[in-house]
Amino acid sequence: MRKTIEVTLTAMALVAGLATGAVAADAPRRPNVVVILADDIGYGDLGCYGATLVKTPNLDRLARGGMRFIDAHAPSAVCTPTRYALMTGQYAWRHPPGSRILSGVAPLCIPKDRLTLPAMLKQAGYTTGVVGKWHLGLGETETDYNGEIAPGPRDVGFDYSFIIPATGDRTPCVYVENHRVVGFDPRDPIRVSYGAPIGDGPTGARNPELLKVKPSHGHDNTIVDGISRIGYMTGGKAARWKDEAMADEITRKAVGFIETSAGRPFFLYFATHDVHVPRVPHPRFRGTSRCGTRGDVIQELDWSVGEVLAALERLKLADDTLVLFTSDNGGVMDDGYQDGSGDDRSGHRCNGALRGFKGGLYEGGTRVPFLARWPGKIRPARHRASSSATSTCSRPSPPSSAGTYRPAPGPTASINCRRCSPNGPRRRAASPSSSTAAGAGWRSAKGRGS
Ligand SMILES: [Ca+2]
Repeated sequence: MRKTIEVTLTAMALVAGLATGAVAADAPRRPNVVVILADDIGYGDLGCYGATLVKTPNLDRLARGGMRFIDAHAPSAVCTPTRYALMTGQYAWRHPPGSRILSGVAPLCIPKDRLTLPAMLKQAGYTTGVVGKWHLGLGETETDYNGEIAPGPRDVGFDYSFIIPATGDRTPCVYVENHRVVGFDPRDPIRVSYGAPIGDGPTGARNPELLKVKPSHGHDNTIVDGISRIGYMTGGKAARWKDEAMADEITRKAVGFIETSAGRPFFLYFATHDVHVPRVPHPRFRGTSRCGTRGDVIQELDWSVGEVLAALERLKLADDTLVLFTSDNGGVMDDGYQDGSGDDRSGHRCNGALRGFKGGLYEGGTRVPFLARWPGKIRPARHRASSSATSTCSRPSPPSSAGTYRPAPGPTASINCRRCSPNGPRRRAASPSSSTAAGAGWRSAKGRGS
């Protein structure tokens, strides 16, 4: 077992160097950076990782055009800590608010003075945007969704944001664009509670006859769009999302950000909701896989990725764009709703041969797909990368931080990336190995989550 986390997030390290001006003058011009963070996608969920009952042609194409890591690990087995680590380069355990699975009214868990990946790139002249699931808290204290919702993404480095505040299974069920609820009507103020019930609206516990997807455990509070959630909410009726349209909505926003940012370096953090619960695919994906609803939303995810790749190609940006794809934690089947996944007998194994699931201590909780494509810079794979990788390597190592970048105080999980090279790791593929992060004091969060 390796003694430290060996980070071979080669291209991102190079971008960090580019951002700080610490690379050679003859280095290529700054690439665009697109990070796609899927939700609850396991090691065995994609065709390029061996799945046969779902079709993921776009992700498979991404893998063929770049590098497919076979020993990549999310920093955590659940959502918020991984996202905190991706944004800050710091293990969430070192900053406890970021290590919890946050509610929909939790304050922003990233200190505003902490340098983040988007802030670093913004400092280097990038236009930065986040689209999709946030789940890093909003506001100074308990979040108030009526009016300007700050601090939020725009206070930690993003120029543009269109976010799901927490998760799809948690209130409030509204989108927030640039710190304001989309479609907010001040005559119908939004109240959210993760304690006592509020309002007299239907809940999953009291009104199961109104549900189109029933909970299997928990998830029986306020009903929105025929689905009961974790947490209560009142108001904001005109602003509430439609679950079936969520992938379309956020993909359209992600593509729109690319289109409006083309012409100058940009960074897009696209955090999909798929394949988190509630799993409610758009009708055009329903029944399209051979392993039930969960497979259908995997194929919906693949469509979203395909739309992003198509936009890059249409705008002739593909050769100048680093695209990274990974997941915030491993796969899980029954995650709180009776959507058939818990009873799936198709033979699909969300985490492949790995033991365990999301939220657990075994490898199935954290070992995830990881793809990196940067034409001309990352060698296409036939090459699988057996070197380990983790998404905490978002901050530059000391040698590359000699420029304008000033590291934030406190320890980080980023490590020296001097081993990285523009051509990527050259070692030949090896069989997947056991977790390489234990030597660095890695641990995973317990509990249901996100
Ligand atoms: Ca997750």
